[in-house]
Amino acid sequence: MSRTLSIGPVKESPIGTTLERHLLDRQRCMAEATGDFTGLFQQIGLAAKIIGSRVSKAGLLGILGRTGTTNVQGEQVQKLDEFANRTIVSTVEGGGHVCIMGSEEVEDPIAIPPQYPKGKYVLQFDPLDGSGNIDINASIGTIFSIHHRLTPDGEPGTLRDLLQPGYDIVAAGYVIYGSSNMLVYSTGEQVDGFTYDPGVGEFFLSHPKIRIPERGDIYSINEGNYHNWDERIQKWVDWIKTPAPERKAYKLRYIGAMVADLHRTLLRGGIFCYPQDVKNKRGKLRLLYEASPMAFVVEAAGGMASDGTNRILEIQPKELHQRTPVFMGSPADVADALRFANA
Ligand code: FDP
Repeated sequence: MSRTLSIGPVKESPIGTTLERHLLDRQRCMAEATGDFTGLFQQIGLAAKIIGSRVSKAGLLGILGRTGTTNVQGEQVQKLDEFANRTIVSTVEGGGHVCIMGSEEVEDPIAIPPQYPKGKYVLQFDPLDGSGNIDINASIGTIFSIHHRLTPDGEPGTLRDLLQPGYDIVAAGYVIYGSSNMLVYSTGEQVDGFTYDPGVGEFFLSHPKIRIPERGDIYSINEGNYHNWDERIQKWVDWIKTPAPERKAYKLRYIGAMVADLHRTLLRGGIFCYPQDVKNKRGKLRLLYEASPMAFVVEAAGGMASDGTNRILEIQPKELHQRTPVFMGSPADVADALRFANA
């Protein structure tokens, strides 16, 4: 008598959870879901894979690029941040999920070409954050956020769709291109991290339900700006790095790429900040495609994100490339910084 082996449902998948499977599972839990969000997210995932692959070859392409204007495949050597921008735009624009986009690399709103349908979402992104790190093989990242459109369905989106506060974000996240590539995102209830397996070509769930520690022991700031800060920020930094009977001095870590510094802050705790200074009177980081999406993720992980006075997610944007000061991280550490900043 032959025995039939079951290949039916298993309690735990032996292959792990791919980003796509995770999105589909969540889509099925929402009765009103149309698949639009999942479709858009898959395109973002594809763009992340393409950018990640190019980032991992950047050093090689750069070296070969110096010998001429083309690489071994005969391709033009492009600036990586322009390449990243073009990759996101071209993977998303024809998908029919988005009505307008905003990018750090492009001065004006990015319209959807006339031949494509205009979708119900609005995408904003910083295609390659921390670009100063490209030449030295240090971590860089992509940041993105998704809003619902405000203008009527089916029509081209406008600047009004882009100028929305962070509390209305539908989903936000980032991709870090580091020792491994990771995509971390949230739709507000939890934060999940996926690590890219280059052998398979997929992001797999590796860090489910990330929670930021209540307090850390790291502060992350460009301390070279010390003499340009307000005295209250100087006092906070003096305090945090000075040992006291009840606490050790905090460690300083500053990669200089917001994604990388905040990724560490999310996993290890502590605080990342870029306050205003005499050179950057309104702060340096951009509200719509840097601060707001990261604030959304940090808050969803149980952290705090402030501009020194207001919750970042409550700032009503007035301009596409608006800047803001940033204090983000473990709630107890951000509260300490704000106590000093508002003294
Ligand atoms: P970059 O200019 O290299 O793209 O907003 C951009 C950003 O990097 C952030 O990623 C980073 O946190 C910050 O600027 C670094 O600024 P400083 O070099 O002034 O410290």
